[in-house]
Amino acid sequence: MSQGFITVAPTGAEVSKSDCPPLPVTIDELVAAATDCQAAGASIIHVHIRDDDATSTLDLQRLKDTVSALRESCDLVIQLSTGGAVTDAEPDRLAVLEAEPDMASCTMGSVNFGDDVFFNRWGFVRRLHQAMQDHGVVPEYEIFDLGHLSNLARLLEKDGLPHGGHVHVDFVLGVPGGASGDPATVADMTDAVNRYLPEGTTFSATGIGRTTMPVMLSSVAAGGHLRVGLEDTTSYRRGERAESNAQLVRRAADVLRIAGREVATPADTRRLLSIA
Ligand code: KMH
Ligand code: ZN
Repeated sequence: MSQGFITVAPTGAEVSKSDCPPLPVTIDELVAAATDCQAAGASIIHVHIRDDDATSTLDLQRLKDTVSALRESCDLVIQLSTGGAVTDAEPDRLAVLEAEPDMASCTMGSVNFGDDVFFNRWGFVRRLHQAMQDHGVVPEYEIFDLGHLSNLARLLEKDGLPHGGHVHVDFVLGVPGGASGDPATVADMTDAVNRYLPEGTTFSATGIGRTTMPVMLSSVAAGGHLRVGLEDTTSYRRGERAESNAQLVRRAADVLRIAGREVATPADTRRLLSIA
């Protein structure tokens, strides 16, 4: 039975605590969410942090405190966001790696992001990839559009494989400005992975907002892994707010099991992604 792992993205940079009270914004709330999500079947946590006012921040000391609090309380693979918020500066995004996570996100190109633009110019993408190699941090390449996969192929050709040698990509679909969150797009993306990227490349997928379920079902059917969490959707189903991140993880684990897949543990996931 093939294993499927679940990443939880519990907080993000965009959703406000007032709009979504279960959003974990303090370190204590994040630790509680992490332990609940691990019990529900998650094996990676994609972390954005907030300041005392619950505003998105890349404050390095707080990132370090967050990494150590998570390490002490759970076995989840810790993946820090280097994407931050659309307003974050490149030096601050690079400095995230100094908090020494297991993994970090590495977005493969710029994309419109609602009314904003999420800037990831080529020179910065290369710098981030090289810095991850230097720090021994395993990247998760974030793919918001089809061309981002071609950028990744070009990056690997120019600058070599990531730390650990395994390539893992995450399709973030349904962002207004990026690729659609539907089964046909998941199929196009998986075709492109097979065409352009090294053999053995793994993928996960998440669909923003109402695209959550079509993307989840398509990814599982195509042999992919899953990402869920309040960063990506604050609803459980149409007209019903999500109660917690763990509720979203439980549903993803159920979907994997229904499809005949085994839910990977954090240790399994470390092996699958060559994380030491
Ligand atoms: N908040 C978005 C602008 C990442 O975490 O690397 C970027 C993002 C991707 O969420
Ligand atoms: Zn993120």
